[in-house]
Amino acid sequence: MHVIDSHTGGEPTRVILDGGPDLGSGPLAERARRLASDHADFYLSVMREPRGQPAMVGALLVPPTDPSCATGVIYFDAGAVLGMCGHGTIGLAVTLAHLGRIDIGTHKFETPAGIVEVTLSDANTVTVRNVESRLVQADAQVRVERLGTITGDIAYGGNWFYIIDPSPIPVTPANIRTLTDAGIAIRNAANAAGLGGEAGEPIDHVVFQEPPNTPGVHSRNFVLCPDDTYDRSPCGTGSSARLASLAARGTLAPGQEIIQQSVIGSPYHLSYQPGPNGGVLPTITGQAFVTANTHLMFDAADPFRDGIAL
Ligand code: PYC
Repeated sequence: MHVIDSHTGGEPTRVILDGGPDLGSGPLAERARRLASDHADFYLSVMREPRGQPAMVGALLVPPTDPSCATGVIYFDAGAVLGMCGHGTIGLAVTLAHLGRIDIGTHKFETPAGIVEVTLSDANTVTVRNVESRLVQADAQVRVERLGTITGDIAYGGNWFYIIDPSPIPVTPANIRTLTDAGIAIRNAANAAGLGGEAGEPIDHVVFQEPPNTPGVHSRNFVLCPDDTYDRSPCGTGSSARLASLAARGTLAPGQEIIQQSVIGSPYHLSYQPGPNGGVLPTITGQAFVTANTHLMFDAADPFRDGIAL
């Protein structure tokens, strides 16, 4: 299986160029459902240790249904198949440029959440115009054992987010374990309480926001992903959901650019324009770097062929 690995602000992406399962030729959302229900062994074997690594997101290339798109792509981590992935889209654009498959300029990728537009400005810098993002419920409360009552915004940015601002725990690298445990408890409590999307979609990511400690930066976040690891980047879909929340609250004007940092300090430049359905059209700019161009091996005699499952 030929893969190219990259990282976007420290968050790894593995682009799978061949060897994926046959998912048919239907809409990408249907192909993503098929990947989740029928081929978990495939994506887990690529994402889990020892072949994969914590926080890695896979990007399986598939033919697009829309011929104007450079590729179709389905993203996943070791916990779930994703609707969209912002850092993965930046990594994918840099990877396709590395392979000589796209040039500097603007291209479209088809994802299960919809078509996104990417502009590759140089070998490493990419701007993503994400799918329309929206605030679903402001100030949704949930009781969480040991943490008390937590208040957060439910918002969509290609995945489903519960955004807590301000964070009850300082967003610092020293607190990554504490933030992870709190995020898992909050996600579980929110889903048990029935919080989520309009059609009952569960919360798949939890975001803690706090003011920056660097001049010129708007805010710093910690994002818990479905595989229970934290996003090393500021999370493209999470930043999109956050823009929708800021726009709905009237605290960020259309076109105003802000810098959002991740818990490890990697930045995205963010802005939005009003969307056609009452949400926002987010713009996310970040950088990715290729780290490996390699072939994965699957030995039938390997007791951990399908990855370590604890
Ligand atoms: O950048 O959208 C993102 C993302 C989702 C999960 C990990 N990164």
